[in-house]
Amino acid sequence: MSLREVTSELDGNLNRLAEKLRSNLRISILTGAGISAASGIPTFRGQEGLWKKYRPEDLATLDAFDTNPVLVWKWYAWRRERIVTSQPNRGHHVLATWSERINSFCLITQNVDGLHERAGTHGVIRFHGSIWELQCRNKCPESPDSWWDDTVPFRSIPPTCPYCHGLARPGVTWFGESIDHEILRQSLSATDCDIFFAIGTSAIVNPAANLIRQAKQNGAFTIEINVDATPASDLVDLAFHGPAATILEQIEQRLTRCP
Ligand code: BV8
Repeated sequence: MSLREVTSELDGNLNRLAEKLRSNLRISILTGAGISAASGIPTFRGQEGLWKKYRPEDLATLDAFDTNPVLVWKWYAWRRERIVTSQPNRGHHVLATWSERINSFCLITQNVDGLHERAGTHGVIRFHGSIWELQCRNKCPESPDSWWDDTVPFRSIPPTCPYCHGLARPGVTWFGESIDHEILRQSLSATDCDIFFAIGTSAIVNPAANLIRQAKQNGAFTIEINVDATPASDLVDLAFHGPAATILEQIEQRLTRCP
């Protein structure tokens, strides 16, 4: 296909999608680390990925934490410092604008960085929790399920539970841990929609990636926005391969273009 044909096909797809988005439809969105890449936050499995030096099993499991809480906390403390000096990018802001404009809008993120909330999206479903929340490792009776702590840098590592003075852990869901039941229920409910976007995710981690399939089975028009092909690319109705911030901006331009 010539460059002109590729450009024309992309333009046509963007216009058709913008037309769909103008209708009063139910929109659900699943984001992954790729939406934060433009903010300078490394993804998990990319070239500069967070997993570059360690395997996920070395850092994002309860066993890894219990074996070496200092190593795991140093990784999270490093990520917190990267995030706190980063800003939401155009992709986060376009989605925040949609969350205000679209009546039925739901955003589920696998990211723990909090950038969707900082861009102004309310009611974000944090599928894997938040790097800004801590939990008591021993679930002591005095402590809540989790508490907010955005101290950067920590006074000491590992941080402790303020209630029992035992070990604190990051308020995130690790491999081998079940997704919070209410979070999972809300997310599955959000797959009952008219249009479902998967943006910046490698579609490898389940049950998050299964949400795309679930939306498709529920009859949603499914769209992927990603720089690379993923296991979901052949499943979705429309795949845009490019940076999320660019593609979202192009869609938004068509949505706000004077008719
Ligand atoms: C569970 C913690 C039950 C916080 C993370 C089938 C069903 C159910 C479970 C499983 C299953 N098969 C296997 C499992 C087990 C496991 C799993 O999925 N393993 C994988 C590796 C095969 N799942 C679990 O353990 C889950 N729990 O199912 O409970 C259970 C209980 C006991 C035993 C078994 C099951 C819990 C998973 C949660 C793990 N925690 N994070 C943190 O530290 O962040 S997951 C981790 O990966 C991140 O949180 C991230 O959200 C997630 C997914 O990664 P992505 O966000 O997609 O990021 P990635 O780097 O991979 O990809 C980025 C993409 O963006 C790329 O495609 C890239 O091309 C693209 N990109 C880059 N730049 C851009 C871009 N796109 C657009 N624009 C750009 N600019």
